Amino acid sequence: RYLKSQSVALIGAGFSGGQPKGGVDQGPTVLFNEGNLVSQIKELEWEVEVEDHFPQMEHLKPNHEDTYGILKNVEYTSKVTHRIHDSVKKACEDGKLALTIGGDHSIAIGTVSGSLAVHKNIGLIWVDAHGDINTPEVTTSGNLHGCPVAFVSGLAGEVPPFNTWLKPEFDLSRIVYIGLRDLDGPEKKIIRDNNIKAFSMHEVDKWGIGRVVDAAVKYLYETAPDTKEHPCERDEDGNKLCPIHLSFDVDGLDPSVAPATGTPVRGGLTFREGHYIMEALHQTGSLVAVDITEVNPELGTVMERQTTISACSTVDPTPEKALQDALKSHATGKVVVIA
Ligand code: 4U7
Ligand code: MN
Ligand code: MN
Ligand code: MN
Repeated sequence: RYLKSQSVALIGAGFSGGQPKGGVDQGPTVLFNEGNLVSQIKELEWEVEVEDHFPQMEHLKPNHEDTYGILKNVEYTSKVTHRIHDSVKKACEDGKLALTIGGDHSIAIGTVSGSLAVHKNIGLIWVDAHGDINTPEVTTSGNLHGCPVAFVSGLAGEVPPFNTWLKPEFDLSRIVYIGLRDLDGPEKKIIRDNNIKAFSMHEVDKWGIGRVVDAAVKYLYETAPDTKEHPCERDEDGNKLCPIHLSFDVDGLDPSVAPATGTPVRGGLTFREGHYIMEALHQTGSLVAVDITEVNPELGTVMERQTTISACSTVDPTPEKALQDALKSHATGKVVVIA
């Protein structure tokens, strides 16, 4: 519907400057190589074009003190996210699926602003244990991976040097959270005050992942702005539709499924719930951008790293794969390990 062809722009965003732990910069390398992501996607008859930003990242690091108040690595993160923004925007303009592999979640400053630049009425589904909506005033860590939603929506205000390129035009009524279970106090207030749609783990327990994903998509479709300038697509019955961007932080999954990540929180989504989200969103036909973030192959044991990679390889943009594997696992009664 929104894509021009079965074509993926696979964007490597191995960036770790949004938080203090090394290793998350290796996420794309490990998923591309050990996880065989490229050939997996090709096998599904999608074209893949890889653009890996990692080689150019290090030289974007400024050699002076790089803080803004409590915020760390602002200039570095601004430069990197601007590049990622340009790549995602280009992919969306070309009608390709923009699949960005992080890197820490600060990269979503670039991915969300990039897809929004092309798709004005886009809806955002944010799968995460965390809200990532801290402002410069309320963050206690100063780590930008806890702030991307505040940056793209303008809640963060004018933060140099982001304000040289970032248009903070994302409307907070266009995000839905799934999987929340570790919000900072001020984030709870921000979510309440802005009436942001959120399905925490409590709602996943209560309603089941099927109803939660249905409700999330329905909310984004029904509230999509429909203007003369940017009219909504409609389904056969005349109901509004909109393009969807999924930003999937692997810590949304339970640490037993994805242990190799920097800020794990117990009580998360199961392997099947993660798959289900991908399958159901794929079936909408409205996905235009997907981010997979916070895979840190250096954390945890070798087994834990393998477990995390295999969880991610199935959380790929072409969920026929996940679907096939799910069917296979039902047929054989085995748990599938794909990596
Ligand atoms: B992630 C935290 F304080 N909220 O701001 C912060 F708990 O992208 C964690 O979701 C942020 O992994 C986690 O530093 C960011 C903290
Ligand atoms: Mn630009
Ligand atoms: Mn996150
Ligand atoms: Mn998180």
